[in-house]
Amino acid sequence: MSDHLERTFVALKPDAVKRGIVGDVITRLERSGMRLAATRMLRADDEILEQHYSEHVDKDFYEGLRDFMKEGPVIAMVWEGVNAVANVRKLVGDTAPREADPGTIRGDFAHVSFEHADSEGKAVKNLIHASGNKEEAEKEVSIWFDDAEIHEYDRADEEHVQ
Ligand code: FUP
Repeated sequence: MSDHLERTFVALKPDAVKRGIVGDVITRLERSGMRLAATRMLRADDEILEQHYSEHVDKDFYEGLRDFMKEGPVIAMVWEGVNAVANVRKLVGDTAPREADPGTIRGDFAHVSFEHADSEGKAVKNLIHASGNKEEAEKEVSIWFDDAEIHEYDRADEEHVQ
């Protein structure tokens, strides 16, 4: 892979699955020209969530975040593309849906603020996780997937999108 070609980890959270917007969200990633390299639907358990959110495990909001992530199945994915980490974050939008720009996944499909969620004692249901940087992406891909589950293939439109 060239230096610009990256892998990033994406998870559709239980709210996205339960709201039936999985297809809409995946379509947005697909139409950007990035390549879906791996996917699996699963119920996240405490162990995988502690690894995934290792930097948040000791924070006050962790318990609520963990319980939210266990409310239903998640869809874990690996996406590949040119500067995929930053590009997926751009499509996803700000962590807080209230701040996320229109046109982004969180901006279009959610609107809640951290303040409101905190005041209600609820987790911020922000639909999707995407790795924050390359190091995080490598770590997260290896937590959620074995190498054998990550597929190499060419998209039919590869020459036009890369
Ligand atoms: P992101 O990089 O967008 O996944 O966001 P963070 O790593 O900052 O946070 C991870 C998850 O924890 C987010 F989906 C939202 C949640 N969170 C809270 O619920 N409360 C907080 O104060 C901070 C984050």
